[in-house]
Amino acid sequence: MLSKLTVTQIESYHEHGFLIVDGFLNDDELETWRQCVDDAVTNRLGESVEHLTNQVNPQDFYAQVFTQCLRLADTNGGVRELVYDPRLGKLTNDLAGTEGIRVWHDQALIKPPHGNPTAWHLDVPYWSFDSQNAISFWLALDDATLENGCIWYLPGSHKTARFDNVGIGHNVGELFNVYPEWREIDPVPAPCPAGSIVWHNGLCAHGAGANMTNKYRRAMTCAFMPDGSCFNGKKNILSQDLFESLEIGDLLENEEQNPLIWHNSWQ
Ligand SMILES: O=C(O)CCC(=O)C(=O)O
Ligand SMILES: [Fe+2]
Repeated sequence: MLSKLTVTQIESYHEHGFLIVDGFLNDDELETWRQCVDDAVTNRLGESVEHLTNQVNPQDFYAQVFTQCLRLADTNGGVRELVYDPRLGKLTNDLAGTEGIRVWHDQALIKPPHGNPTAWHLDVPYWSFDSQNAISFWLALDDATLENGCIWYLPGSHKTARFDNVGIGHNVGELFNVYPEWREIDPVPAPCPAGSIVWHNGLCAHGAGANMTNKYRRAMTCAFMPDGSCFNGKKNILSQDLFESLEIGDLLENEEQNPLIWHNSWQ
């Protein structure tokens, strides 16, 4: 695993809202990630459908965007070790420029053969905290290509994004009705070989193309919130109990729900 980011990479992340690092994992590490994630997803899919966010009706449009398995680290020790690796946490925190980062959620995103495109969207407006410094990594478990639905970004959009939500719908370009000024920004694709990592700011607009191939496009991702973030009243993935126990403005610091993965005081 790559252990350091250059100043140029960090500057580019802040300027554009995303950063692609090819060949982040070596071949052995990639094999471990693939096996762990495949295992965790297979187990999850074997469970009842209530545990899946979007597979209730496999014929639904969204079920064909990707198989989305949330918080696999909660139920799979192998995934937990990989995704919560403090070395990866430190790199992610360095990139975000935060004091510390807590997990919001991990998720496997597996675009099926001939899968639907992922509509343009922002991540943070779905979540239970507002922050301009939330960050996610997206680790390619297969080569991500223009043909199979690699991510696309609107560079710089994180600088003018707001926290109001635009639900992810069928129409790829729905987001541009809310941000008409972003129609002027040229989208940039982020194709990368398996084992590469892409980080993005949770307010940088992104989407992904259709998978026109007959193979899966697997990715393992994790979203992080800056340590010190506060509850904004949205439920998102919080359990009903936790949701009801929180007041708007409360610090989100439950170690089980939002484990601290890296803090600068640790080095
Ligand atoms: O993998 C995709 O198609 C979309 C990824 C995404 O939206 C994310 O990682 O936040
Ligand atoms: Fe996203």
